[in-house]
Amino acid sequence: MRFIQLASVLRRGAVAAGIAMLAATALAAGPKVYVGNFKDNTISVVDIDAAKVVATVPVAAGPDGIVVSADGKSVFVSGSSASSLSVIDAGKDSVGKTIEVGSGPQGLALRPDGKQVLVAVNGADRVAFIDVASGAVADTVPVPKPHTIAIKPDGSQAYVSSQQPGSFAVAIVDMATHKVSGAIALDKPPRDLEFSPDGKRLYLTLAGAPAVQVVDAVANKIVAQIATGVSPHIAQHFASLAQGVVVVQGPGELQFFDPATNAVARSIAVGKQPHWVDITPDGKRLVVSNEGGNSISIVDPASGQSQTVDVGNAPRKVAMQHASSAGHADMGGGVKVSIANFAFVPGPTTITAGQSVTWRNDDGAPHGVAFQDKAPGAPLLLPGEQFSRRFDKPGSYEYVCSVHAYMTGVVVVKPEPARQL
Ligand SMILES: [Cu+2]
Repeated sequence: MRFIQLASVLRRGAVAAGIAMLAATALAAGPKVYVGNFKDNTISVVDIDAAKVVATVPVAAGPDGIVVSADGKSVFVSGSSASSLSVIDAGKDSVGKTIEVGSGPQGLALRPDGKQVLVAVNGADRVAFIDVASGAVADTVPVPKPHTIAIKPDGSQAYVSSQQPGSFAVAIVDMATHKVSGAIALDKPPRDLEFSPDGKRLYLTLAGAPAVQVVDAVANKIVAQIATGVSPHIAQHFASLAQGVVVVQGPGELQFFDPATNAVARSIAVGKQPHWVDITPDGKRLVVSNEGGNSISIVDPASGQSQTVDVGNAPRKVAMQHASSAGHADMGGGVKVSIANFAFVPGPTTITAGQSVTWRNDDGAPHGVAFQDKAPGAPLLLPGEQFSRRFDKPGSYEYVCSVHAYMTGVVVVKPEPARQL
């Protein structure tokens, strides 16, 4: 991706060589992760490749939930000891906007189409829907003491952990009607919840339970548990990793579980009282915040090695900048298919033998390209990523999204026309 962008910068021929060099330097910076220092009221911005804090941004008090917009340009941070969200301009790494949402906003979730951010407004007993483009509060839904939010990958429902004493639950909000459509009753306070990439499972943590609860997200029942030891905080199955991960606070570990058996297969030690985890855009490193260690751990799951970077006081949430703000890469003259709003656009594409098709994920959710002819596709395209295939033989090539089977498309390859003399 970075090479393609650099190539496209260089290709804009008239640009002076000096400017091209500057662009190359800027592009050489690694992906950035945003870390919320709960007791400092700041965000540490860490360049992952350099393993270095590159900016410290003051935000609303008690930074809690963090999400990055689908285009990578805006970072939303909830001020849980305040009543607002701070919106960081990722180009400048400074707060460009403040959005009033009500008392004590906590968990945030980005709608898969990237258009709205949902906010658990804990003190005001409601979930707010924030329009990403305008920053306006578009709607609210009453949910008692909401804490964290997970939205199904197909965008149909939001699951909200509700910490109302005496009636702990996961509230299910219908995303079309903005109404609470159901609930899963719990005997302990819920902490975090995350969907599996296919949306069929929900990984839920509870205060005081030494295991992750595995919820069938159709039947809305707890169907299994993943035994972890003391205080699992977040369990997540990233689409680009075969195993799921659990951040376990007691032992200070990142544990890896098999989603088929719900058994922990191995663990990697991180810092003291780890809190949250995210993954780099290339899927090769995990970033864990160590709340009790005032640091983050950058973990390579393949080798098990990790690196520690000191940040501010009591780091809780971490959010990786996934999409590049460098804009769209050059498509190199081939035919382009955009993946947007959970569809291939255009679905049917006609090309001539010898031409290439490039699929680019312009959506806010991960997608993929799987061909019916079993040719290698792209099992996972994160927002902003792209994949190309050259078609030399005439025919009809059907494909589906490897994440969402209902997303289909076809490439029709016509024979090369006889040369006109
Ligand atoms: Cu998809």
